[in-house]
Amino acid sequence: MRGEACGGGDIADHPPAIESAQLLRAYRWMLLARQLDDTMWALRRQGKGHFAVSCAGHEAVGAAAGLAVDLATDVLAPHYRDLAACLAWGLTAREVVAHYFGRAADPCTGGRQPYAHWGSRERRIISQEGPQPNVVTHAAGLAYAARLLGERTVVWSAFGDGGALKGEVHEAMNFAGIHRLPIVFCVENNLYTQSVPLSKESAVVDLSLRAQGYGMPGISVDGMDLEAVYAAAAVAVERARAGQGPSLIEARTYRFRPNTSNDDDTRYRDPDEVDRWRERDPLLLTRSRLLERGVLSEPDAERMATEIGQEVADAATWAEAESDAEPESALLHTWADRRVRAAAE
Ligand SMILES: Cc1ncc(C[n+]2csc(CCOP(=O)(O)OP(=O)(O)O)c2C)c(N)n1
Ligand SMILES: [Mg+2]
Repeated sequence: MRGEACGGGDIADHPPAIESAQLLRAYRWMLLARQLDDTMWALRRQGKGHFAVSCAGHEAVGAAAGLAVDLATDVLAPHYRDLAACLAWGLTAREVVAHYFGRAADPCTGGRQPYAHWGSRERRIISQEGPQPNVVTHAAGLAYAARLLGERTVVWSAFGDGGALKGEVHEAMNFAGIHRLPIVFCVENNLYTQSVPLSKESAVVDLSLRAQGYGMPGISVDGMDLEAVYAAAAVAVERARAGQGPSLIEARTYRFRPNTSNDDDTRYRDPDEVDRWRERDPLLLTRSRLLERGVLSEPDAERMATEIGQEVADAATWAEAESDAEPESALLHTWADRRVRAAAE
């Protein structure tokens, strides 16, 4: 699927080609994300781990974002399925599994929040919130702050199709359009909001059309195709950096697993539909391209999968043995923390 531009945009013009080394780099993030996902899902099923939220099917979107931005300056306001993006922005396998287990070593929330509540000040990842998709308004605020401070930062703000239809996204996109903020909005449209199909949430199928209402360009791309997302993302990021304002990308994707490990998707999705989408698995598509272009040989691909498998197994063993966050640490980083400290001094 080629992207179609909507609204006042030049976002589909001159999409940049992806270099082989970049494709390989992104594939590594995607494979690491998928293997971590498989492991956390299995840990949950074994009764060892907690609630799991899968990224499987969404990996190309976050990996494309990681390639398109400047990871040294740009900020990620992730969707909760953006494990691949969080890895691109610098989270390690050990940190991800420590977050999953709610260990003291969890760099995202220090064990306060369930899995997929990303966040890291050092890595420029804004804290994910439970209520969806509130973080989008914070992302727009951050882009506004970057503008006021004269920084070159671009913000990548991602959310689901269900989230996209809520008021926060309207407010954030309206504000960003008015002030021509350096932000890219990315709706990861996987056709469902938990068990509710998109047709019951939106009368408009092309979610990128909404860009017109905010005076920004919009484009719909195949979210399973890393290169298609990258082409749109690279142009949108450059527009934002050049002071030309925000863009909206609709990445059409699919989640292969249930909404969370607590969900039974056979009650609302036809398993044949899931199988059809699995044929377009973003990892398989990217792997085939790497092989076709001679960037990777079959033995290289196998070696890479084995190495990543070892990295994930090490992360899981390490995080499982780590200690839980101390209950008292819940008072840190709060007003109460300041009061307790002041009283002790
Ligand atoms: C304000 C709010 N309402 C409901 C929920 C419960 N909830 C968690 S995930 C989810 C589905 C969101 O769907 P979508 O935005 O399409 O993202 P997807 O899970 O499909 O990637 C819902 C309704 C929530 N987290 N916050
Ligand atoms: Mg959805």
